Amino acid sequence: MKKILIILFAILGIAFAIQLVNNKPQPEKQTQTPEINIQGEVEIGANGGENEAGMVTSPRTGNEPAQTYVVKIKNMQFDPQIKNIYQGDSITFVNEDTVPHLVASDPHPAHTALPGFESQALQPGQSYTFKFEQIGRWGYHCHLHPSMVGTINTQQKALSK
Ligand SMILES: [Cu+2]
Repeated sequence: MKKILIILFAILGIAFAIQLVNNKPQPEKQTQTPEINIQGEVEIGANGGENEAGMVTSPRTGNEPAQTYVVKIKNMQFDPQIKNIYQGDSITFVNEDTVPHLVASDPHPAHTALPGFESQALQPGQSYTFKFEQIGRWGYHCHLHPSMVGTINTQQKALSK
């Protein structure tokens, strides 16, 4: 009789162990979605009284094609000043102003926050396109007029299922 009980407990123990192993992948899944952090950053931008026109409203999956958006440089300003995009999207900066401008990653003058994000001097009518592969909040400025500033918020695409 005692033997049967021991075997029974052993089976229960194994069943319990199997369940533990099966449940394990779930906490890993949760750590794979850092979108919450990025969205928090986007909200900080919006609360700062900044332009919400480019606000990303519904998440895209990894399967959808990358987009290219235009940021105008006009009247010594970037328009829109804040742009929210997904990783892999591009921004084309178009100089519609009457003087040259040079788009560059913060901080001025080192431009080290996002290496490669730096145009040549753009004459009126010229443009510069940069593809944002890295997730983050990328501040930038006009290197020729450092008080001209803007931000590109690059959000992670939703993981495709
Ligand atoms: Cu600069």
